[in-house]
Amino acid sequence: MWKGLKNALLLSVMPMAMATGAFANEPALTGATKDAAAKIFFERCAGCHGVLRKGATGKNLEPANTTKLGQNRLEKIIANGTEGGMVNFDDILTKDEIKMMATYIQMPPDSPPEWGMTAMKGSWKVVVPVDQRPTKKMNNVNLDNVFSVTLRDSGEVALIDGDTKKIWNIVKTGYAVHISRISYSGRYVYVIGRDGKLDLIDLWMEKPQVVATIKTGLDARSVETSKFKGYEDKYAIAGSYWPPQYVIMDGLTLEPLKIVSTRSNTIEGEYHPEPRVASIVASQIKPEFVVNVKETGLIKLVDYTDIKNLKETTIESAKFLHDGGWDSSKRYFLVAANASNKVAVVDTKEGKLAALVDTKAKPHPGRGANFVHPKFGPVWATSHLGADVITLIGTDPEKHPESAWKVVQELQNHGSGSLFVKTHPASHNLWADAPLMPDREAAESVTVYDINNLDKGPEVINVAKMAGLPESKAIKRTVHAEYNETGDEVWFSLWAGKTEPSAIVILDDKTRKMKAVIKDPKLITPTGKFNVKNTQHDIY
Ligand code: DHE
Repeated sequence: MWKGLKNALLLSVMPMAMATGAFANEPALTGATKDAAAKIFFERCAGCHGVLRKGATGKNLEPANTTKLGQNRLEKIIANGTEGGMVNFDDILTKDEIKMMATYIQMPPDSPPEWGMTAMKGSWKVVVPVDQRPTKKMNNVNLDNVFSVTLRDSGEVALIDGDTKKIWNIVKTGYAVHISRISYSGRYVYVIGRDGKLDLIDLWMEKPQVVATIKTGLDARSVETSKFKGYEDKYAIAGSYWPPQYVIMDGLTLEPLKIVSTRSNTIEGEYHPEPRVASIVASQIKPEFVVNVKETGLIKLVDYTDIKNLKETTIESAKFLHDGGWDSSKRYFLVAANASNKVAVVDTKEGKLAALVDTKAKPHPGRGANFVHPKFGPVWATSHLGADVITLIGTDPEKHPESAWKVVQELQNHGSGSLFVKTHPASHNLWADAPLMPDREAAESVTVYDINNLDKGPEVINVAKMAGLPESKAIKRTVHAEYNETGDEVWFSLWAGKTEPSAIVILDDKTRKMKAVIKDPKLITPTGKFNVKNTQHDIY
């Protein structure tokens, strides 16, 4: 496919230089070149700007805006990035590709095809039927301490035994695989790729393998599984960016049962054709999924007790919802409306918005971090893509009403460009990364605070240096802290280039010193890590 793209580019040098549409000066690409540009846009740009280019985390790129900037300015922006957070593509795309993309985004956007029940059923495969799966655990691995690690650019997950620190198995999954979630029994891992491919892995097998697979959409980011008592492992749900919809599936076979479109009007009342499904979490106190719709700013509480007569409670919050997590009581869900610089708080017991909290620029919590603040009681933390702070929000309206749903403190992070924070109930440490900092030292480091002594200030640790990897051109971005089952080790990924050595560094949480490093040529671009027990029980 990429070879085809290169050929298409060579053939298209002439037409591109002479590009004319129906009117002189109207930018145009045709045939294979246009297809190649559409493919790059879908894979590299749509995540932030939207397939229809209406903008979300990234700017609106409809022709009315892009033609004003013009070919030269657009080429510069794509090559060098912007201070507003757009990354530089000059080390990802060739000069010809950058030229082509600058032209492509001045043309009207194409709408990709839909993906309904017939297409979904056609892609669905039960590899090992339920009655042929093991009836008991067939291995000696401590499943509570297994980590499912995203190998982003190889489209795989590495299942790592947290006790021995050995790779147990590497399982082929979807394109640019994104996240893993664990069934409430702790037996199954659900892995979603950006191409919408969902794989179900059975941890009871001697070597865990995919037992069912389905393509849930053409572009996806989220998956979750039912957690309410009596519904453990019963349903899975996947959210799509394209088509904008979610699908509820049988939890053990992935048979698609119900597809629900999220196209609707925004909180301001305007129709939006592409409201993408961002994070999804499952309530433990009600038979509900919480589905966050990015572009409309609507949060759906989806009651899964009667799939045929599905009930949705629609909560108005703020636009461009992205990622979020539960507070420690598991009653409140806090989600970043990142391009609005807000965190929305949903009271899932009452089925209402509890608060909209203003924060510094672009909060990006992952699932956030919960701990008891010595002064303000229970708090939930997020770091930011657009500010070098870690924001603490009070989460206990009963015993600490004066702090609830307020920013009670902002801690200094060592950079903006942060994606994830993490702690554990057994730990006194709060960790924050900053992998999207352009500066190598900052991107390779993490900040850590003692939560019992926040006034002491942070320690900044260069995790990448500890690993002893060979020098590389690519920054070894230190990303995504995850605790082990007992909460005494914290794991970080070193996310380097696809052809450069990466690693996972494990720190002793008490001493903050390196305890182990996992290096293996098969660990290609490791990013997210999902410990079975912590993910299963929403411990963060
Ligand atoms: Fe993610 C979570 C979307 C880029 C690593 N990411 C999420 C979630 C969403 C999302 C909606 C919440 C899922 C949930 O909880 O159900 N991510 C997007 C994007 O749209 C974006 C910005 C651009 C894109 O084109 O995909 C994007 N994400 C990335 C990356 O480049 C990261 C850093 C590396 C990678 O592996 O792709 C990345 N995203 C993650 C991780 C989580 C995540 C590790 C889960 C965090 C957790 O602890 O739960």
